[in-house]
Amino acid sequence: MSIDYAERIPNNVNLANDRTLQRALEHWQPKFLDWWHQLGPHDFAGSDVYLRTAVGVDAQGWANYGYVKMPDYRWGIFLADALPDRKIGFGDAYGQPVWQQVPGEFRSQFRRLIVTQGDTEPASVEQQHLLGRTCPSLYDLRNLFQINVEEGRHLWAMVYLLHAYFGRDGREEAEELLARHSGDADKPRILGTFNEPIADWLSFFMFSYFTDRDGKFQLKSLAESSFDPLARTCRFMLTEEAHHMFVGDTGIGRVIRRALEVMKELGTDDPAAVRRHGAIDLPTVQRYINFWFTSCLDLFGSEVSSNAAVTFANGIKGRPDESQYEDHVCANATFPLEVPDGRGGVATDTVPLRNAMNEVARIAYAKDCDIGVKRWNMAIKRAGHDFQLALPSLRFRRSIGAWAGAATDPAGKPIARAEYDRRLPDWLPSESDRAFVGSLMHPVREPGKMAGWIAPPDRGINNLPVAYEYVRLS
Ligand code: BYC
Repeated sequence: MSIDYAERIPNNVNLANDRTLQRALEHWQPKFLDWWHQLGPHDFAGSDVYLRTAVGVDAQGWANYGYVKMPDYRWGIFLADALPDRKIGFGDAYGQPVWQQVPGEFRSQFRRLIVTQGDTEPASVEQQHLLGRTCPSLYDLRNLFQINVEEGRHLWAMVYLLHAYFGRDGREEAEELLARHSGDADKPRILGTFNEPIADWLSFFMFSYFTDRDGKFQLKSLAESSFDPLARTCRFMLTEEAHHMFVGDTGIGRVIRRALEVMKELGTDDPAAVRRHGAIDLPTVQRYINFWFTSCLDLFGSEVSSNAAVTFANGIKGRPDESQYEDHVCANATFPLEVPDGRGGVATDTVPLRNAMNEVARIAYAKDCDIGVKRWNMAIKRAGHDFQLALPSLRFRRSIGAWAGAATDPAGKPIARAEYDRRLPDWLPSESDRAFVGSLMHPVREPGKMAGWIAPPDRGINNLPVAYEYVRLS
């Protein structure tokens, strides 16, 4: 079904045919807009931003581009087309037809997952609320806003599911999604990473690379769901997500490229010299990677999780790319898990595979994260430097799961608590690292100009030049 833009809420779910649902969502819409005005991108409500807007749900030509003032963005409800005769792809009901409604016995599990997913979307917009003030270029500013409006749309996607399939409970949850706020002492966002401040653009690029990639893997898992409207919603969200990770990947890559240019120019890899020249040294990039990657590892939940086992068994949440596995039922399969042995070492536990699904997803995620790191390292090597960036171990600095609170070095080697406490500040961004990166954050708002700490992108948006005026400031 094509997207109907004549409607007050653009949609391809035939909203006009369900007046009760339409009215409920139209009632929520002004609350969303109030929230956007208060906690969405600060200062830029009157600017024209060169944004893409979804116009269809096909892989080809699903979006068009043009200037939009963000508060006028057409947030809507878009589901990927239904796959004919789709069957349940995993769990106890493997091979049976998928569900068009939520089975009563699984209602609270579905609601919990949809609320958790929905909570992250406005959280990220809140985290990035002030970033526009310090954009390194108009190109980057536009990308930030593109991501923000699409996260707003992803919130709409989850709110639609809550309203359409969870009755009064769902409507209440939709209100709560606007009542919790990132970093709020009383009503924080649900998941840890989404309460971390994103005060500078290096953090933003790290977030887009690492946290949006968690989004990719969680959405892939939910796209496998037997509840077909959820699966279709997530399939379309994944189309949009790719750009967000691209922004993170190329953003970090450009920071590194600029550092390498400065190192070449100065003939030294001394971090202090690189900093004095206004670029971000590679050890600082590594410390930011350590922080954001480990924070995101926690987003997959515990290594051994009864929630994960139940949602897999019930066909609620599969593994990312479920079709790549041979066994989709996993009733008797086991998984070898490395856990702290309680004596400062590592032991291997054998656990039911269903309980280890979070770990399966986390490992796939870490592998995907490493692709960019390898590419950045190639650039560093090509420039003639020994320095190599690395992802820390899945055991390092964990707050959730088997390794929560364990003292290990970034390579995952258990170490004494005192050594951990002493060395941790060297492994994570220190106050002075953050202050230094913060000191570079001055807005650059002339088309085509870049801040001195970041190299220009290879190309512009939608085949336009890098120097295009991507945001017309009001
Ligand atoms: N922080 O059995 P456990 C995205 C809670 S990102 C705080 O270990 P489970 C995006 C957990 O909620 C993708 N709490 O784990 C990116 C549970 O609490 P309750 C977001 C945490 O349930 C960028 C308890 O610990 N989508 O889209 O198997 C920009 C025990 O849980 C954390 C999803 O997450 C944490 N890090 O798995 C914008 C998908 N980790 O319920 C957007 C939906 C765990 O007992 N969510 N807990 O009170 C899920 O699938 C699962 O809830 C989780 C946890 C994977 C998060």
